[in-house]
Amino acid sequence: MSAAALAMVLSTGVLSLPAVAVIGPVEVPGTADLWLAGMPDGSTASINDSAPAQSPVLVTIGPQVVGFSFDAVGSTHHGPGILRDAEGLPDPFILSHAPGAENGISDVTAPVSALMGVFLDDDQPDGTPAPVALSFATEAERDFLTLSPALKQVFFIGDGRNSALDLQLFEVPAGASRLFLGTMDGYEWNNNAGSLSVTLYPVITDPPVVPEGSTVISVLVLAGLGGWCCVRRRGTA
Ligand SMILES: [Ca+2]
Ligand SMILES: [Ca+2]
Repeated sequence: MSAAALAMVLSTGVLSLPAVAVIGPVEVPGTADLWLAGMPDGSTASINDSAPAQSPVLVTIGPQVVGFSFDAVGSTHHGPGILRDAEGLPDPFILSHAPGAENGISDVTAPVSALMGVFLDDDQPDGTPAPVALSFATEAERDFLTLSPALKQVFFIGDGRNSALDLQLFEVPAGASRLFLGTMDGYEWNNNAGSLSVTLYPVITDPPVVPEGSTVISVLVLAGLGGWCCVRRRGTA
């Protein structure tokens, strides 16, 4: 499913409909370090973090889920300092992951304390090279309508809405079976505090409809069943 097709769904307003099945809200602690995503207990990252104490939050992706939108509220801090919301406000401070790419997971540039995500397949991520780093350093870079991150490529979610307050749409990359949620920091998630409350809106495809002698037609709908996805907390990779 292309980003353009997903954008078309978004533009129809389908994703703005209330009373659809959702996942969550899921609590994402400020200590959730995405560079431990998919790594077994005892693994280390970000100078002095380790699994499972600083592991990010795992959302298992159902087989027909092709995208997600999010709403995120709450606040965290990245150590001694002010509380910031899912967008990294107030007083946005832009930084990258101090060790760069680590455990096969890309670097990224984004506001500290922002809600972040990364998609993984079934493999432990450190067996293959990390993809290139994305940048969300500017307001323009954070003001997308759709985003199509690669496997193992960390991306900004923020509060889940763009400057027009539309839900932003995040396309699930081919092969992804897991979504991890965490917060942005440069290193040392172990001194962070607070949490974000995140509601996920999965976008799914109906089972293909195959009219006689015709081509396959897939229809995008919002997940109507709570069983499409399930959420587990920390250290369950
Ligand atoms: Ca910290
Ligand atoms: Ca936003």
